[in-house]
Amino acid sequence: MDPRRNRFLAALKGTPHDRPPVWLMRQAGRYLPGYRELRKAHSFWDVCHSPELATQAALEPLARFKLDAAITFSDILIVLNALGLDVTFGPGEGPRIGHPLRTSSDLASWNTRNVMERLAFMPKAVAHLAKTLDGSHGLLGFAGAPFTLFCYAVEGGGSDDFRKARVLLHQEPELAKKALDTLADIVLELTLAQAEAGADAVQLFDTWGGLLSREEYETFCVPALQRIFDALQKKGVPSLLFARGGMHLLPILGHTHASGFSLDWRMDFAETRKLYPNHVLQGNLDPLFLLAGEGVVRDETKKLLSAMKSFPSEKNIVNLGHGIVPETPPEAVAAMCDEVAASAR
Ligand code: 1CP
Repeated sequence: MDPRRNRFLAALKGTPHDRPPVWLMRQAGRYLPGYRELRKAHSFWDVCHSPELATQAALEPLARFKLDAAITFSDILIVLNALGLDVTFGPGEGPRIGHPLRTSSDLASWNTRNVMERLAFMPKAVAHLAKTLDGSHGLLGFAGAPFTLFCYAVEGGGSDDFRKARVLLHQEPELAKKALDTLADIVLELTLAQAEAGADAVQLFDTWGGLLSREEYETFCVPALQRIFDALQKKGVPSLLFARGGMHLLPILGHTHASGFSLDWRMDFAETRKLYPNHVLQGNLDPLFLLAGEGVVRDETKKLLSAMKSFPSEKNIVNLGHGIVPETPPEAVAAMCDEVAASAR
């Protein structure tokens, strides 16, 4: 097997390998010239819906940098679109949701019938990428965690604090739980379909999970996540949970039954390792280090690699603590990947 995919699979299993594998959240995106060219000719949704274009976007970072895994090009908001919430992206802005969730009649209008048919393009993108890679790299599928999808569905777009969504949890807990369960059903089917299409692992993005208290996370998020991760585990699919801003959630993240966690840049890698000696841990350089000059990138990458060695574990994956930002110079990404590659024993 190609050493890159082998390293990725070994880190997921915890079997010996030469160095931690590396991939980066949002490794395909606007910081890359090829992606910007692609987006001049095609809308964001067109790229997501075409397995060929999605594969083209996903391959660009692999051709440029020493990465060990690819992530399928798509978006977490495809689920809301498939439910009929009408998600659009204005030029240079965040998403807008045409039919936000506020009442039980909004929820009743969600088009759940045959929803997987409207999402089939995503597992198809996974399958096309898997076939093109032909085992050269590890391959990740992904989806939004139910709560993060709920945040966008209720708020109607991006936000810093998702007030409407957090109020609704408490004002209409039954409605909220029903919505979260519906989202969890779809996320489970979607991630299973991605694994069947060739994804080696799936990551759930709970980008807004850290807005909740530990008690809220336990009540509203853990049951649905547990259901998803248990089902994935039963099928032998490794899973990663990224709970951004979830420093206070670390003690209970294990309750979700994910096989690993992708750490936010504010989490301490070595401390988290002590808490979770047997989980896969991924992370967690601050993506803004990539804007601070090559010296900083190399030093911080070395520091992360040595924090990973502070505990004897084969279950480490190098990544960022959140996605690459559009202003990132590609040379900084190259320096980070080169530094990881140079650490091979
Ligand atoms: O070309 C463009 O203008 C679109 C920009 C863009 C890209 C490149 C969006 C819109 N999504 C993506 C791809 C994407 N999104 C990937 C696959 C590629 C990769 O990682 O290489 C993934 C995994 C996501 C996941 C995603 N989308 C998350 C979770 C991770 C995170 O960044 O926190 C979230 C919250 C979204 C929603 C979303 N989609 C796009 C934007 C700009 C946003 C953020 C909206 C906001 O809250 O303001």
